[in-house]
Amino acid sequence: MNWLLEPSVSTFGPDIDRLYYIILVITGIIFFLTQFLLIYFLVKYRRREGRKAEYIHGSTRAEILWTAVPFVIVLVLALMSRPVWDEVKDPGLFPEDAYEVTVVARQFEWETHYAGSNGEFDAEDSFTVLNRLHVPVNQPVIIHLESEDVIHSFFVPRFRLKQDALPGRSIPMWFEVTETGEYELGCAELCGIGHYRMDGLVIVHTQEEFENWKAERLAAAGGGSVGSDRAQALTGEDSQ
Ligand SMILES: [Cu+2]
Repeated sequence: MNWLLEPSVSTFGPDIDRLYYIILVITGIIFFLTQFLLIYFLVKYRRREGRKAEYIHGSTRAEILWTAVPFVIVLVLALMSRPVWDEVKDPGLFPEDAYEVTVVARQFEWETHYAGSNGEFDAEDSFTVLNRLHVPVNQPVIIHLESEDVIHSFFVPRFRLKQDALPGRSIPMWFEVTETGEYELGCAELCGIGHYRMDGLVIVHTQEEFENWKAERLAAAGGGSVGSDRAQALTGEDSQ
């Protein structure tokens, strides 16, 4: 069992990890401190023969302190995380040369939509893939995330990327992967009885591999063999 996060492979991953570990250290210190004090006071003020319970009002100074200190900590964390949040979530700051894909979530699968060779999603040779998201390495990818039924959540832990998919909305998100490979995609929102089945793979190719894969799929879609993706994805096979 791995106690730490698996290494991140996206460009903004290290920024998110840094915040994560800062918060982990702060909450860790507070956890051990409070548990230590709890046990210490339990022992120190335990019932003893001849010692009577006593009514105390409390301490205004302690109350102000335990309100002000967390307030400052949370405020500093908010200010520190703001630039990272903007980088990851603000569509106005998304990279410009991104490859765009649409991902539709539904009970209980992910459907990836690729544009046809003319760049349109409703083109003759546009195609879909089930539970697989193929993308190129070292290039920003923008995903337009939709849902057909309930709230799902697109989560790729190795990218440090998580985004809810809401019915009726198309939510843009982006990432840029720095290492080729296959990365787990999960649904992070309990979305029904088959929630556990919404595990997919993000397959990150070299630029060349990706172009070849896409060209093959475009040709297949244009040639009228649409629908084979579904059978393929359902049997868990994938011809990359
Ligand atoms: Cu789901």
